Amino acid sequence: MLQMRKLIVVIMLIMSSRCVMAQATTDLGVQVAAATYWGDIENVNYSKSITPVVGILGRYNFNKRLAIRGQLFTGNLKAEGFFNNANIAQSGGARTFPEEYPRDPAYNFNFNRAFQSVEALFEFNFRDYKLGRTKKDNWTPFVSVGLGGFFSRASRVGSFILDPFETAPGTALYPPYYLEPATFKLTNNSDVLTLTIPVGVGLKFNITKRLGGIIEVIVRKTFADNIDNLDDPKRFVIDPANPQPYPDKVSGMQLNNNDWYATLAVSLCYQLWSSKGNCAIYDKIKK
Ligand SMILES: [Ca+2]
Ligand SMILES: [Ca+2]
Repeated sequence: MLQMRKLIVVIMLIMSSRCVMAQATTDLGVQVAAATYWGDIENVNYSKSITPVVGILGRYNFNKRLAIRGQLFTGNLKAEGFFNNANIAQSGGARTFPEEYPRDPAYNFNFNRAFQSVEALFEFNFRDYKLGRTKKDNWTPFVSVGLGGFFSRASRVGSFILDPFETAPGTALYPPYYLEPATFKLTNNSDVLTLTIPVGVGLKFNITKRLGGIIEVIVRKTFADNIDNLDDPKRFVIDPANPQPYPDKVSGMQLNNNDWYATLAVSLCYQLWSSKGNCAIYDKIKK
């Protein structure tokens, strides 16, 4: 009799574990977002510094509380503002040789670059949530955290930093400051490749049995300082009365020195797969 009971318990445990697995679901989604940036540009005009991002995502829901999401997206980042006490020129004019540029005395600084990113995020739901239900467990706030990769090809547009010395005293024309003398790259001419740490908060909700929505804000710490083409830019600040050559970049590992960006995203998710196993036993055990 005892043996029999043991056997029943074992069978129920096996079935319940299968039921837990059977609760897994998979969703596929599309995303549109607005992005913005924080970095070394001062007095950023945010009305001109919001950019569009589009993406796709796939989500595997382990259960009603935990999910893992992969997403791939592309978009732009740009900003307009000021960068004081530096010799700045604006791109756009014809390049002449020898290259000489007038300094922008208004210290206007802008950048604009396209980027691609891939991210993996863990999601934790504060309530029980399942896409595929319209009456119960049909909405939840959630938080997410993960790891991403960010790539942006050099834009070659926007502002760039000039050498502190005029080509000839009194001409108000400056040679461009080159990041790398060997490659003759302007400060707005370097790629960005960096890891990111995305941290998000949002709301998931179901629209129909198969469709769900997500609204979320994700803030991303990056490990690059040249997203805004201002890489460790304190070194470019000059005293016009006593100009000195720019010092070398200090260190790429200064923790609080790097650029950040964030998105406000709206996603539409479609439930691709759900194993709606018969989980009556699981529900009984849970009770
Ligand atoms: Ca920067
Ligand atoms: Ca910085």
